[in-house]
Amino acid sequence: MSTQLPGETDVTYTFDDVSVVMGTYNEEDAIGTVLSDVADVTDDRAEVVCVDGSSDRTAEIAREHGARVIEQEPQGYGVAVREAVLAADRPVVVTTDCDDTYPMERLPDFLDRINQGYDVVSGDRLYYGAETMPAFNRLGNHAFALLASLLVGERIHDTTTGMRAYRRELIQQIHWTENTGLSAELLLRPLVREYDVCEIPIEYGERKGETTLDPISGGLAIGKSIVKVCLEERLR
Ligand SMILES: Nc1nc2c(ncn2[C@@H]2O[C@H](COP(=O)(O)OP(=O)(O)O)[C@@H](O)[C@H]2O)c(=O)[nH]1
Ligand SMILES: [Mg+2]
Repeated sequence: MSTQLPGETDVTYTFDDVSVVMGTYNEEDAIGTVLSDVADVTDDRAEVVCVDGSSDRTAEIAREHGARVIEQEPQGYGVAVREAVLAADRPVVVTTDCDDTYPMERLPDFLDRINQGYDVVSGDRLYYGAETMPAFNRLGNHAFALLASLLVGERIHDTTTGMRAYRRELIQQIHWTENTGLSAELLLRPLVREYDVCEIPIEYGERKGETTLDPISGGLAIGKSIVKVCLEERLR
């Protein structure tokens, strides 16, 4: 992964150019906090898109906070997040989970890196230890990062993080295929295609509400996606 800054770009984006997008599945305990944080940090200027499959009050709370809500039958993380990133209208697209684990106060740092010329800015949760993450998941995430690093040939520290910023052009240029493994795919395809990608360390908080991901079946799916996506990209 590049440590040098890519070339200066001619446009400087502000939060008026940012869409913050997420899949939401029964997140009524967390969504109010997440969307208030986004509004506070961006001065209410970012567009928010929620692709929602909830049977609780999540969608209602999202609309009360001014988010655009796209309803979708629950079909897994990646189906929702793919719809969300493709629905974003603005040139910079930020993904997050709707569980209050990701630090919205770091949005300015993600935007700064995009303005420095990066195409993808990925939040590395493992850098500070991710003590709030279940130990099994933490171990799995370290293993995925090692596996992906070997397959890509560059050191990646966190392949499965949910908080990233992307240039929308890149999102639209690549065909996305994975579901549970979408987060890894969104990092690995751009990396192998030599887009400018960087990681920044982020804090990772305690989850509000229940996780939707089964660690064993989800972990297997992510491992498979990493191998498949890396092979496809290297054989392109
Ligand atoms: N719309 C929709 N959102 C989902 C689905 N599965 C997960 N999500 C959302 O995707 C995000 C990531 O899921 P999460 O349970 O936090 O996974 P974890 O971070 O691995 O524990 C959360 O905001 C979930 O609400 C789904 O089937 N449909
Ligand atoms: Mg989560």
